[in-house]
Amino acid sequence: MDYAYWPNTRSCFKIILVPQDFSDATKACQNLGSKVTLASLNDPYEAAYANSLMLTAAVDLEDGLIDKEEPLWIGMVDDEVAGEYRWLDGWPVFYTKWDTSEPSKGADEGCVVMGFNGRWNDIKCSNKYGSLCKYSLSEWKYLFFSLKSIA
Ligand SMILES: [Ca+2]
Repeated sequence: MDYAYWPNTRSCFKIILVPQDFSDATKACQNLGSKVTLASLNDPYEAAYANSLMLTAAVDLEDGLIDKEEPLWIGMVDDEVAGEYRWLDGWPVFYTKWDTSEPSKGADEGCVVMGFNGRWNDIKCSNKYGSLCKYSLSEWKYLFFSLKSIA
């Protein structure tokens, strides 16, 4: 799969279908390029677009590496402040699309997947899934942090 471009957030997405734990999935995205990370999804349109890519990838891979019902890792993790999820790429958390009763914040859950229904679940980081990688050309993040530092 090539990169897919989403103009609204000036972001390129790529799905890696090889099942890996969260740490290896993070590295697999970084190996694509220095600014590529597991994806943040910053608004409902971007999240819906990413979900549509995921559905298409599964259709393309009928006998492939991920099961049709398997979720994909996205770049959200609870690793710095207990119980607080953050995006690996540094975007503030503007938007979430948790599944029903999620995030359950189980003792061994700290990494986040997007399911086939487009909804998110916090889950064991040692589970193995494909990865949704993203490279954003948007400068808004830097503007946001500049304004924050002035305030
Ligand atoms: Ca959960």
